Amino acid sequence: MKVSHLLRSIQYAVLTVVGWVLTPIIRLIFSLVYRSSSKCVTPIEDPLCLLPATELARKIRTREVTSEAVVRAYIERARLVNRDCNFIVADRFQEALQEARNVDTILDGHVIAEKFSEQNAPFLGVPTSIKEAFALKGMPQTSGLVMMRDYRASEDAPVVGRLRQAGLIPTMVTNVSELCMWYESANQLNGRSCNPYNTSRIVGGSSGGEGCAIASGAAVVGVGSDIGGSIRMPSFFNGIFGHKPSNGLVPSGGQFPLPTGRDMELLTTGPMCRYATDLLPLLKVMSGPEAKLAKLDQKVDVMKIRFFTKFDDGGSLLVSHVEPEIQESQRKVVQYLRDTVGVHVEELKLTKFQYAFEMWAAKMALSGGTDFATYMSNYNGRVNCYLELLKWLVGRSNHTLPAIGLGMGQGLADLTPGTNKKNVQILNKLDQELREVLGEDGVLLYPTHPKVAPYHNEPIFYPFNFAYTGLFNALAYPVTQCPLGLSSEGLPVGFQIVTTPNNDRLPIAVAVFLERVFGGWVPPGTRP
Ligand SMILES: *[C@@H]1O[C@H](CO)[C@@H](O)[C@H](O)[C@H]1NC(C)=O
Ligand SMILES: *[C@@H]1O[C@H](CO)[C@@H](O)[C@H](O)[C@H]1NC(C)=O
Ligand SMILES: CC(=O)N[C@H]1CO[C@H](CO)[C@@H](O)[C@@H]1O
Repeated sequence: MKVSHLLRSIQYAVLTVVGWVLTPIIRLIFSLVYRSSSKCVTPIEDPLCLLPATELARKIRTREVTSEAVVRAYIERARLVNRDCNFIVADRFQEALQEARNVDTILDGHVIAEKFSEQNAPFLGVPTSIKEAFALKGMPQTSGLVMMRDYRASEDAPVVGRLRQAGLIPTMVTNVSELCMWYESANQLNGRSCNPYNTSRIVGGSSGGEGCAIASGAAVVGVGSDIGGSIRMPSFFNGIFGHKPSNGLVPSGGQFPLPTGRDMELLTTGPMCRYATDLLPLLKVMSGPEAKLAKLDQKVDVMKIRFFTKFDDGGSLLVSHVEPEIQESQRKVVQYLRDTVGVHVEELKLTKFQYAFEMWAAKMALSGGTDFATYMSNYNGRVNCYLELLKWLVGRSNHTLPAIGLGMGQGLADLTPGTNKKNVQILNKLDQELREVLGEDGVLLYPTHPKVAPYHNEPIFYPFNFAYTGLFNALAYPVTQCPLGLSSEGLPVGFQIVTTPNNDRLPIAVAVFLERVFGGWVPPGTRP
């Protein structure tokens, strides 16, 4: 035990020094490559694109504005921004406008049927975008797999059905990483999406198209899914709110790929949005009857929450250090909570966070799900990833490098079941410790990601940085990603607000509180 600790410390020290030397070089090379191809999207002009979804719903219901006008405003914005950011895989603008006109007819009528009441359709007439991995009737559902090019969904995924029942009108499906298993949304079928704050940067993944659409004003709300950070990373890189719910609240069915075996325990589906005030109403709609499991209707007093903070993972191997500006934004919040609000914020001393990546990988490996190379072939045997790598090197592969790497790497993980068992034990121990500390009324403030949005292709050099989010999939804890303004380079920063299962209402209440104080989402085009 002692020897392995010592070895790990030496490994960590060596990797840290290597990181110090290599990171600035990598940065410099990428900044030269993208020197002439970076821009920020044009500022949002239409005031309808600067309102929360709940506010739009209220205005539509009281007939202050028509649903058609709202949907049209978002469509125009989406068309404009997509030229720079390429986040739309396919749109249904004409159908959406027709559906909006139908809503207007209903609301102009004398009697409004029960199913369109405020209670049953709280978002009647409000547009939404949908992550392309979810089935939306008649729309592509490829997850960036070239082989799926011609596939169209024949019915709505359960969560999409709930959103539509609540009155939301889907306008488009948005881009993801290949098979939703990488934190950069680029693939051989639908191309690469670009960050609205700086198009030389990634939007994150896998729900990257959603993050980009919402942050750029092309959508007001959306739906994502998260097995290692796929809601929270794109929400962080694009400076919006995203919530990874407790397991069992929101149905994850109807998405491709759909994990099998106990991998499902790591996957959750949840809302992404620009305004924290939309999170809870959206989560209620998505949870349907399950909302009561998490007592989503119970009021939260932020002053009674016990706060904990941790500014980095304490030394994960292969994971980057949290950049100073990201830590600084978190320290500012902690200071504000302590000095101005007057609540106690304790710095968490638990050390097992440093095994975050190993714990996540072990949990995935031992869950007995379908292997990645099988997904890559859409269940037609397995893709030979070594052969694909050769094809990729000569520019002939239908797959992305990260997918090929993951397909090869998974084979290696299966060779170490003993280590995996040990890492799952560490995870279970951490789970116990955290439940003791946080109880039913505590939240942990923790970085979402160690770096602000990297350049395109740069994540290949930091493949394990998703460990900051992945840890909470392994633990199955609910988490809200909360934006905290822009860095000196004009890129979003933020952090995660973490709590124990079925206490989703706590981090959401904290996010609403912090949005009022720190401003939440900052429209792209605003310099710090
Ligand atoms: C995008 O980032 C690059 C590198 O940091 C910077 O030189 C450029 O000015 C940025 N562009 C915008 C529009 O902020
Ligand atoms: C890529 O996919 C297309 C469409 O499925 C197929 O025709 C082509 O042969 C594939 N290319 C390679 C190199 O596998
Ligand atoms: C720029 C780019 O690659 N856009 C693509 C986005 O995805 C659609 C649907 O696959 C393609 O038609 C576009 O060419």
